[in-house]
Amino acid sequence: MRNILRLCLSTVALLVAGLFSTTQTSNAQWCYPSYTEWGYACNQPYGASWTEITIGSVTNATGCSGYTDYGTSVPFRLFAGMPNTVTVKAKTFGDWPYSAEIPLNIWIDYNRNFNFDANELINPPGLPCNGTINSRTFTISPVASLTPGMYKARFKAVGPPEGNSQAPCYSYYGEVEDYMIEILPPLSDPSPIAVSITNPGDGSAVPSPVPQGQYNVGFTLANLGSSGMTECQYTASVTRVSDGSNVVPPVSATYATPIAGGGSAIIPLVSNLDITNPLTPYRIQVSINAASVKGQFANGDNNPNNNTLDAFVGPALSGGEYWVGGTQTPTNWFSNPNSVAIALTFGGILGPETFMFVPNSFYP
Ligand SMILES: [Ca+2]
Ligand SMILES: [Ca+2]
Ligand SMILES: [Ca+2]
Repeated sequence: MRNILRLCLSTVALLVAGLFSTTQTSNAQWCYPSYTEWGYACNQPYGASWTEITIGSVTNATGCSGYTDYGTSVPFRLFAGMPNTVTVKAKTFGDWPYSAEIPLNIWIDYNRNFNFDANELINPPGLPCNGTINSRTFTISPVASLTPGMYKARFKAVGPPEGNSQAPCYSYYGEVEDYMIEILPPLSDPSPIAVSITNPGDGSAVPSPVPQGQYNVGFTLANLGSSGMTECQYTASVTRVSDGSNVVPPVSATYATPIAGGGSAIIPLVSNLDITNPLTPYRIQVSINAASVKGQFANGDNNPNNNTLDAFVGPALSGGEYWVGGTQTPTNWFSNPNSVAIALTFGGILGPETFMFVPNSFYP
């Protein structure tokens, strides 16, 4: 009697423990893809199966099980903010002429609410139901703002008799494979965002418009991405606008000091550049080789379209009166309107200007 009572008590304890564990996990699990025709998916001509899934450089080749949760055992990774190449292979187990295709439906639980929501569906074109393995390549592009981390993904090869079903929690003659995919932050994104002008003495930045003076000139290399950049190659030149001649020999170099996401560095190109003559402005051109970019998680440039800088620098005119034409004045004089245009185009002004044309200089 005592043994029976003890057994009953332990059973109750187990039941209570079971209830708790069920309660704890029921709201924190993705739905099971229930089968209406269990066991037929993998051996009937209308049964559809994934045979291989490749994301980036990682491939998972599989047989047919109906449903398998691979969890984190397959190290699939996607980068946010860019298209990631995915290739899947699937087949039917015979030539099934009554359906056009095996629909391919993939969900990633981007908002981590344990539901495969309709707006999380990726459905590339389907594959033939001809009894052979067919392949489909497409891209998955997680939004750039996605928090990096692990995300649940469901790959459903829809059994052809199910039609073009987009039901993640149901499977009819098809196969479902679940994965935990690591989504990484966007690749680094080097960009030469601006000319850098600094005082040779203390290295302090000189804002534009630039007063007449001698300055160190280079460019600001920014990493506009959210992951670190470890290396990139660039070419740069500083030339005179007047004749295109080089101020210093063009540079082709590798920058290998890491720049954190959102960070920047100044790369010097020429020291003590004489920026005093309004008619001698300079042109600074920089180009980053997108293929050379190396990053914290992977190589590549998140945005190869912001890799060039083509800018000019010249001395700004101080405010005041300027004479144009006629006999040269000791200061503030330009021989003709074209020179004024050059000065204003490349150097700008530091204050209100008045240009006075010497009478009869240009319109005799
Ligand atoms: Ca499979
Ligand atoms: Ca979701
Ligand atoms: Ca870039």
